[in-house]
Amino acid sequence: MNISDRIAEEYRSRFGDSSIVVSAPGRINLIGEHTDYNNGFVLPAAIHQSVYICAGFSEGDECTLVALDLDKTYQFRLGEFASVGGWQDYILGVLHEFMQKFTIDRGFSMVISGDIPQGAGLSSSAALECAGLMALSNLYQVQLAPLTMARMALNAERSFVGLDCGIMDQYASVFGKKDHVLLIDCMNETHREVPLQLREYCLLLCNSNVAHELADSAYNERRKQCRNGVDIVRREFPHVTSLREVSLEMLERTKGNMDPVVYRRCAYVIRENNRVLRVVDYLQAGDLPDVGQQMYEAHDDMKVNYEVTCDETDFLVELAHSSGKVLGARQMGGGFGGCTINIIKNEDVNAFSDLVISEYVKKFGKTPTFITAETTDGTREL
Ligand code: GAF
Repeated sequence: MNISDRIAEEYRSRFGDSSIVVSAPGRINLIGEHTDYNNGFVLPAAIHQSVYICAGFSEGDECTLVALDLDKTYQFRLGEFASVGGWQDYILGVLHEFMQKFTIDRGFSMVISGDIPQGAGLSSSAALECAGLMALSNLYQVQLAPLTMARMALNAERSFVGLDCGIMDQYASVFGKKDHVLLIDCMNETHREVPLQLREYCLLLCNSNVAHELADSAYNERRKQCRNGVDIVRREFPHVTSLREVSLEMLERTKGNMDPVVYRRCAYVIRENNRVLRVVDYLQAGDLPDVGQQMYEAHDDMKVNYEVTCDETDFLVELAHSSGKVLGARQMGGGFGGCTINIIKNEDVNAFSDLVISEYVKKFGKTPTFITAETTDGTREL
């Protein structure tokens, strides 16, 4: 039985007839890491792995959330809820956003499930937020423009969950388009759909199955370092408001006043923005080897200058490179673990996966897992 049928059946057995089922996808990111909160460019795509919610009205103002995969239930009353520090916060956060805009006085029940591996850098949390918002807007019959939905989901993540992230994940989950990557301009919050023609190649995700504890604090620290860099550049170039408006030449001119670590962080972000735009050109020219080359460079820069990779993902990328079978590979997402994304020929997937399993187990004593990423459309009612 597929997930949407399973949650609908579970809903019926617990609460009676349901009214809606929605889904919101996770995302991959071909290139453009840590550029979104610097007003830069990113190149994600929505993937088949998704969060699904079946929802309907309840009696009075009582609300029930059922997380099927966690075997957990949470109950609360409308107007009497706050962040609780767990999985519930993603739904409570979007409900809070929703209630800032719309008056609702009838409670609801939701049964939630999905197949996005957690901690893999595939944005399971953004997908949960977007699915929650889609369910609320359909249930209470209010129209939410896609960009409004992405922004509300982002606000929920920032205020309720407490991660000061950029808009990439929520935007990709809402706007995703099958067979395309999205070139998102995070400064103007606009995007262009770029066809993803992989021919005899595919996107293989190697999940390191590590998620390091320090990820959130290191993420917020990188944000601060980037802001600090912008403040210093502004002394000489007052029009600058973000790293998006800074060139490598401008950065060089202000280097003398900058902490060397801050300089390296900023230089990485500027180069990464340039790589995203180059990759779009290469994709349009059908030049996958050059796309791959940019991915290897991006990983290396992220490792050496942004310092958000880890031994496991470095190992996976080095193995991809030395195998001679992978056009490009890099760590995806916030950092310190999760998946690497690899461009590889369909016919080489099995041999490469076997090689990775045996070498990775030897080195780290744990088994990596694999997903062949299929792109899909964004958040929707089923
Ligand atoms: C995480 C964040 F949520 C995104 O906004 C983005 O910054 C990403 O890390 C790094 O590119 O997924």
